[in-house]
Amino acid sequence: MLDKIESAEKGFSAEIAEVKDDEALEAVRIKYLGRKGLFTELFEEFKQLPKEEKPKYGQMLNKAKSSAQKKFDEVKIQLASSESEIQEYIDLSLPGRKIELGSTHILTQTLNEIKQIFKGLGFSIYEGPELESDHNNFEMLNFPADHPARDMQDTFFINDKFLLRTHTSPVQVRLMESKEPPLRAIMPGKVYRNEALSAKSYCLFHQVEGLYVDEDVTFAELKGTLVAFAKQFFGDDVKYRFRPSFFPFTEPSAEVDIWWEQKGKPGKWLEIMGCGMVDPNVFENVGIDNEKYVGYAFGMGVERIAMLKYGVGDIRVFFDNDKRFLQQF
Ligand code: 2U9
Repeated sequence: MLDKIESAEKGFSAEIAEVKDDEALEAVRIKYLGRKGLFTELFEEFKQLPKEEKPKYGQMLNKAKSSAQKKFDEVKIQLASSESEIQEYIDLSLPGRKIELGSTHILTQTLNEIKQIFKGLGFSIYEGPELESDHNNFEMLNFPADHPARDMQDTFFINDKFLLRTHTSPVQVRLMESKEPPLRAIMPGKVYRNEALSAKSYCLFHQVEGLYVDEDVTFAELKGTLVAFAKQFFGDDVKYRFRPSFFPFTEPSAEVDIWWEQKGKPGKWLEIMGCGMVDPNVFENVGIDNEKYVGYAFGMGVERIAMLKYGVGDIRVFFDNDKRFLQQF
């Protein structure tokens, strides 16, 4: 019995000295102190001893087991405290994590700049729904029934009555139907065209259209307003021209070009927007007296002028969300 107790004590001391983690500690506990452990077995054997030997071995066995239990408790505490030390250790010499700040998308920046300029010229801002009726998007704007812009290739039709607006002009229709002149407002927003995707055209883009309706609005005022815009947006020395054009909703109509020169390339005229005097038919459609009122309207593609201003060669990059592009602005 003596040998067995001593060997259990030695085995326990040797094994607990090697313990490095909770798992090893638990294995030692099960082997020596568990319900079927070595010390429990020795107590079972002890029960079989003759009566006169019991006091001696009983004392030895109790002492061996309680000192093993004490050692076990000490090691358990040690392991727990070294673990929490590891968890709480903060390396103050580590460099901080880089916080990446988002920024305003270049299209939003361009839209904001355009809005600011027109606000300064006395225009308020109106917005309307992107899902529109064929009535507001085409009929009210003097588009003949067989006009190519109504073709399935250009328009995303929802059904035979509704579509995704192809321009922001229906917002002007809504404004004129709901308010009496004088009206002076711009209409920024998304428009949709069912066209083949390319560097120059995308299924979605942004427009800013403008409208001024009053009793004595002239084409000269339209020119003055758009020149003021072009100078503020592209710079005071911008070279521009007005060229006759055609739109179903304006008569007469014109396009505005600016002279564009890039280093090492020959200069050229580039169209930046369209404009004209609101067609009297449109006034009639929305219930505005076309004997009393006249008006001018204009429209520009936001991507197009942002591409010009910032030298972007492909419209699709505005929608790709590639950080390498976005971070440049
Ligand atoms: C109403 C009356 C008149 C809006 C106008 C243009 C000329 C124009 C294009 C520019 C490039 C569209 O984004 S683009 O493809 N727009 O040239 N827009 S006049 O005239 C209106 C609008 C509404 C009731």
